[in-house]
Amino acid sequence: MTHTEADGADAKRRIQARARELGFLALGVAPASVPDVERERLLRWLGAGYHGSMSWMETQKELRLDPQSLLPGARSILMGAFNYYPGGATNPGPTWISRYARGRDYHKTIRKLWRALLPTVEDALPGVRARWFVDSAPMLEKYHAERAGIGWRAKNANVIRKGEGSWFFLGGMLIDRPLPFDSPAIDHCGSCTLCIDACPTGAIVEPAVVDSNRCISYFTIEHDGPIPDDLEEQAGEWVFGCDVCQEVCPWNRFESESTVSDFAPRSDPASLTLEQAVDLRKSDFDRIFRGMAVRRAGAALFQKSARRALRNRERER
Ligand code: B12
Ligand code: SF4
Ligand code: SF4
Repeated sequence: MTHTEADGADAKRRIQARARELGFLALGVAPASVPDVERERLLRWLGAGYHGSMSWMETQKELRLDPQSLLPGARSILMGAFNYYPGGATNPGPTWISRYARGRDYHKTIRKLWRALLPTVEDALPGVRARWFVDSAPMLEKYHAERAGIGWRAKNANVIRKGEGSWFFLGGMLIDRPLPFDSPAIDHCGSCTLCIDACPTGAIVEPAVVDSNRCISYFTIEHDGPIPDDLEEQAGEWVFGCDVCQEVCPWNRFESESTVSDFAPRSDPASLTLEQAVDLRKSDFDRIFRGMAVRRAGAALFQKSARRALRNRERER
């Protein structure tokens, strides 16, 4: 090992140790580039129209394929995983809001964690230029996470960690320094197809490929246009997001409760019933979901989804 390689390995160890202290589930390092095979996959996905009305996926595609556009001179990406699992028996719900959205808005929390990690990165790599992201920038987070050894891109299109599951967010920090890269994670889905079979709307059109136009998560969070008739009923009682393809995954038997207090489910939404959700005044919606991801979707989409959820509940009776 040369002197510089040894320095890089030491810097990486110090950064990883600090990340663990701060509550990161994992931190790995990937090169700041996207290979042609991933480029083809993204273009194929867009070409098939699987992004639906998320036109920013199309307009920002070249940026998404080029980490240098976010940080010119970038050499490495520190990819982080952040466990948000709210627990099993102790999780107060409500069950119609997906688990990731029951605590504080993750963009705020993860931004805070990167900010807290930055002094260690700067100390380990003097003069470093860095830029962090969490959903906030056009980056192929799942690809970079797999490349950084965080977990594999599974058939349910989420990144899964062996023995830990997928109830975690991703985020990253681009830096203009080379650090020793991790080995890419290895696929452990095997012959299992539980998620594909369980998806209520048939949105997983091939392993690891989701057609957003059919995904409940998309039309309860991202898309405020009409839902195709056949999906109305299949969407069941989900009002914000959908967890089915993760709930059925055998690897998610292993995840332990998050230790990041900001991700803990909040009590106000937990006591909200579906009946109350339908009639919520805008001011009450804003108050109950203040600082949470749900508020970003807006009261109108939330209530539309709540009405559909209630119709489906009554149909079931
Ligand atoms: C757009 C988006 C969505 C869209 C589209 C979903 C999708 N699968 O892309 C919608 C609104 C539907 C969505 C839903 C959800 N999302 Co989302 N989403 C994103 C976002 C902003 C971009 C993802 C993206 O680039 N999609 C474009 C497609 C082309 O990318 P892809 O799935 O990686 O597609 C690849 C595969 O098709 C692959 N491919 C094609 N052929 C093959 C073959 C093989 C063998 C392999 C391995 C791959 C492969 O190549 C493509 C290009 O890389 C990311 C954040 C980010 N900046 O990355 C969060 C993100 C992926 N979402 C996240 C979450 C949590 C969710 C939900 C679980 C939320 C919920 N509970 O409702 C659901 C899960 C739905 C699902 N099963 O995927 C997390 C995932 C965390 C994790 N552990 O993996 C992310 C990373 C946000 C974050 N920062 O934490 N999401
Ligand atoms: S989030 Fe729900 S609708 Fe979307 S792919 Fe997973 S199971 Fe299907
Ligand atoms: S349910 Fe099975 S196929 Fe789907 S992601 Fe989990 S292990 Fe992979």
